Amino acid sequence: MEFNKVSVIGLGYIGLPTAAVLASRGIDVVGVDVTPEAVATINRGEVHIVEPDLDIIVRAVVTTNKLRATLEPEPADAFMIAVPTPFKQGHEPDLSFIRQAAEEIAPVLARGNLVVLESTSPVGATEQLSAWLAELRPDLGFPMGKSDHPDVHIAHCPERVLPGQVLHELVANDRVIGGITPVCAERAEALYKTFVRGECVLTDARTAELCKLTENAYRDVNIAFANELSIISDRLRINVWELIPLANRHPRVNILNPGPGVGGHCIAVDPWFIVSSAPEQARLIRTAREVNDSKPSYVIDRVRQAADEFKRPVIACLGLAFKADIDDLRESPAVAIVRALGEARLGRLLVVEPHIRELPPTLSDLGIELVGMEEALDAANTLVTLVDHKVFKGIPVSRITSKVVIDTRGLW
Ligand code: SAJ
Repeated sequence: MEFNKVSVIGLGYIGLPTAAVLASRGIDVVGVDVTPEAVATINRGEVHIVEPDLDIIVRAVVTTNKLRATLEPEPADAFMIAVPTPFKQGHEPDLSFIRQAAEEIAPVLARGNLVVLESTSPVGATEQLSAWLAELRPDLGFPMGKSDHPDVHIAHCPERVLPGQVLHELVANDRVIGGITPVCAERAEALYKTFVRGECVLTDARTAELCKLTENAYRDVNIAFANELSIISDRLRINVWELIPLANRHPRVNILNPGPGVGGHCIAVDPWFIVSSAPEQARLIRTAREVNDSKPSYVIDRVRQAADEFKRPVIACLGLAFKADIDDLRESPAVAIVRALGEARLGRLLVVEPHIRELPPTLSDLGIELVGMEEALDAANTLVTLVDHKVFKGIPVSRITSKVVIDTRGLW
């Protein structure tokens, strides 16, 4: 086999599942992470992130010694970089984690290696990675868009998995593989074919970078359309949850769902990478981001108005996660809304989130109570649905009829 040993840099939501799946195909995988707790947890055969079935596969590959985690990179045939690419002030992409990964792997790189950047990245990041590696290892030849015979091949293969379905989508989804040169793409394809059942489609690195950003910007624009429509509908006293399915009966219309805002670390971030590289041209993409980012304050205003109707408002918020049926609260519009409501001290504020045991630090010290669903339904006169978790969908309409309901997810 061309790839006997693969190193995955960054053992987070993408890196750990990728490492585990590769290891399950019989490849020796070394996962590298900067967090000692994560490394120790994985080496015990346990996981530090929540994703269905990830615990089972990690336990299996650690037990059979196919996956090992470490703090220090070591030589391998291929390196896959799956580190975060957040944005800085002014929504500019922050490539410091990629730079750090380059510094970590540079000393152990050898002739014949393949380096794949999986992190969602602005256009030009893969070439930048190649330039950084070339600077750090002047003894090796890197592909700079010229030579087809570099010592080290470099490609971009953006991850596209949906949180909650990662293990299925890692294998089933098609992959877009962009090489700095065509040979780089072909070598990366050989690596991905060891575990991907979907099609591997080859292109250049810059197109692959923009392709990933395009996918998430497309979804963001569509959600912004739905969010704007929900505000227009409120103004015109039309039920948006009736309206959208009606419009979607048209064979060429497929509007997504409005919500309290767009959360997570992908859809709310990646479109900015397009805006920052083409600020004059990316007008729709920027506006979509602004529409979605402003949706939480619209919801907060509606709750304030509703609470004003009561002498003693008791507000129950259903859900804190950034989307349904996961426990991930990072970048969640629901958390931002609950925090603002807590700071406004409108009355008693109850929160129901079946996937957590205690409130996150950002919500402590505001007098917010984390309670069970029945307790919240008994006590509240104002109900705000922020996440469409399955358990909430079972709440009968008879339980909410006497309350003022602000249903941002269309549960009823
Ligand atoms: N949302 C809505 N209305 C909708 C759909 C989503 O308000 O109709 C909200 C969700 O509640 C959530 C946010 O959007 O707050 C994002 O959720 P999501 O399910 O659309 O996407 P993510 O962030 O979990 O994962 C996305 C996926 N991208 C696409 O579907 C194009 C995933 O495939 C990517 O791999 C992932 O981003 C990523 O890592 O980039």
